[in-house]
Amino acid sequence: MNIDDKILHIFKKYGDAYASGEDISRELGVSRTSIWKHIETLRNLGYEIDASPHLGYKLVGRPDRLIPEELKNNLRTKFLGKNILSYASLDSTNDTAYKLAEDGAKEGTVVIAEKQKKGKGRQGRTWISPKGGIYLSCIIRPDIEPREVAKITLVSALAVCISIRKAANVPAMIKWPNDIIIDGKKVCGILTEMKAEQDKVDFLIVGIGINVDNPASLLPKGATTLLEESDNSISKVELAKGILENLEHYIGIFKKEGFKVIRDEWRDLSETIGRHVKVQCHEGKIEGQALDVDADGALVIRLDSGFHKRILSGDVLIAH
Ligand code: BT5
Repeated sequence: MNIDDKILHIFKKYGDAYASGEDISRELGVSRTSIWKHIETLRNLGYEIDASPHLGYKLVGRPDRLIPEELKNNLRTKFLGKNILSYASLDSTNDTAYKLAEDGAKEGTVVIAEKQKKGKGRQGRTWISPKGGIYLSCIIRPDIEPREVAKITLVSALAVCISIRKAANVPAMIKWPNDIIIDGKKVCGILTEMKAEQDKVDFLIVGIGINVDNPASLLPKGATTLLEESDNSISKVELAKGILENLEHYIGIFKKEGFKVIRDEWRDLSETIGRHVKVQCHEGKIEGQALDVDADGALVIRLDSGFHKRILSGDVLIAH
């Protein structure tokens, strides 16, 4: 814990009471002038701190900012988010996380930004990332083979979908493989990247982008934001924490028991299964009825000819 975290910890302990400068300074073993400087730093981060000449300091408001001080506050995870790097702006949180992972960053390290200048989608596409969204990437080091990585995207989509539903009280659904949609409109995309040798994954970067209260006018056609879809006022910090907690939970199950046990929950939140779909994949355009995802995470489609086809990656268009 750094001094700022320690001061916030003291405020928590004091609750509604004031903590005197003298008490804080004694508890942390630093001068009162230094405490005053740290209080100013916290205020600049958006913390509202009341100062009374006779009583001391009291925390009266916390910012809804994606900063480690807030994200780590009551975060119920064992490893995910124990190390958080947050930025006001980055080119791409996935790129930063990838470099950190190459340099040996621990599993569970999270990179988060309030906006991205070169947000990435799949296959060289762009993820539009203005301020107001959540852009986060997690470093995962699972003991799996590269062919299993597609399932991590599905597991992550389930974790994110559940978190969005809870935070915003919206009927979010998963569109295979990596989209979360509300009423047919895309509110979130997931980009999983990896570094691997032939039969072993070195690390994975799970990158998640969510439109929260970013201006809808900047987004492409077919996109939406939680602000537009939800009647709740949404705390980005609580949503991001929910994602880290659910992600750790479901990735934990996946590592221990595989995708099989998660598949039923995934199906329940799938917008794709049972629908007539068009899929753009490396073999071209395929059309038919989406029947299921199999144990490998592949989408099983019944073509009009009656023939069943498995697709491991592609873009789905759902016919309405
Ligand atoms: C995705 O790709 O949906 C993956 C998006 C992953 C973004 C996160 S943000 C944190 C991390 N760091 C990164 O650099 N990336 C990850 P794909 O399925 O290829 O969809 C891309 C398409 O979604 C684009 O071509 C647009 O049509 C659409 N799109 C772009 N920005 C959008 C937005 N903000 N909201 C909804 N749709 C968007």
